[in-house]
Amino acid sequence: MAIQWYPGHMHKASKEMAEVLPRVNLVIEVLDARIPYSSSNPVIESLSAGKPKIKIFTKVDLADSATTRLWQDEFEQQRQTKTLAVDLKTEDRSEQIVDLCRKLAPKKDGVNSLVMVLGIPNVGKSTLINSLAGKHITRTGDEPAVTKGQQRINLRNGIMLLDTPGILWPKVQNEPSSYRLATTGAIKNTATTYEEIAFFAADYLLTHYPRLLIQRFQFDCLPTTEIDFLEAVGAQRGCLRARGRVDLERVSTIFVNELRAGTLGAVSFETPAMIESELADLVILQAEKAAREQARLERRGSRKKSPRGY
Ligand SMILES: Nc1nc2c(ncn2[C@@H]2O[C@H](COP(=O)(O)OP(=O)(O)OP(=O)(O)O)[C@@H](O)[C@H]2O)c(=O)[nH]1
Ligand SMILES: [Mg+2]
Repeated sequence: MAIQWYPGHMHKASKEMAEVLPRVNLVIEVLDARIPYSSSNPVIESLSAGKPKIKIFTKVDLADSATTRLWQDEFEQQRQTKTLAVDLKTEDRSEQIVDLCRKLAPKKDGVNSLVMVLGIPNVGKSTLINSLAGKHITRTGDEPAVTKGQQRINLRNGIMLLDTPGILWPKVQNEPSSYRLATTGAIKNTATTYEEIAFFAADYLLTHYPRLLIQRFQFDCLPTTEIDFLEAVGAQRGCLRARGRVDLERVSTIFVNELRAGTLGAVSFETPAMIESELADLVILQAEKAAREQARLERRGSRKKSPRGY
């Protein structure tokens, strides 16, 4: 089952965003370089349709660079869209971003261009804004939902920035995407469990990044299943309960936090080919579900028509 997190404050923030968007000249959508598809909010996409857009992939230091390039090529094919991949923790690319903003949305009749910074929770929107402003103006933090309301920041160079709270959408349709959002830290820990995320991440890494696991945990022989892997790491790290049983919750927390911090190495959680195949599966699943629902309605309709006792 997909992990969902859509609290009331996000619904409110989406409504406020929709109210301001008609006055916005340019949208900066901040995406997580590790999950560029899964961090693309379909609500933002539809509300900001027709506006020039810069898609900034943050946390490139944590992502696989070859995969990031593939995603940039894919996204650059969208209309009126430029992409930029940055490590906001160590790089200052503010000049380049400001130039791009000026090019795509020049100041008109002495009026500042309004640039709205949008994206999922914890992706780096406020960090980006602080970098563009050259000072710590808006609060950042390594957890989702740090920014609670819209905030205007005048860069005094013809650009007015709007920081916004991170928003997800009411239902993440593609189940693996919901796990990727939880793995990278966009979904509050209370909406899921570390164990659930650790099982997903271990399964993915065993298949796609076995060498990173061998390097980090010094395995002579890599465990083949996620439970064997977590038990082996738990034993290594002394996460034990009575009678030597591994404390899965403790080892899962350690593993997920190390993965999020990049301690295991640079990892991308999706490629364009993976997403293409998942979306094809999703279309089939949704068609099957619609057919089941149709059959149910028809059964109900025919029961109502037939007289009692038949
Ligand atoms: N490694 C790495 N960390 C980053 C990068 N950009 C931002 N961060 C970290 O990501 C965390 C979230 O950053 P914020 O700027 O608060 O994210 P936000 O999108 O404003 O989050 P909300 O306001 O909660 O929606 C912070 O701990 C940042 O230091 C990056 O490029 N690389
Ligand atoms: Mg913020």
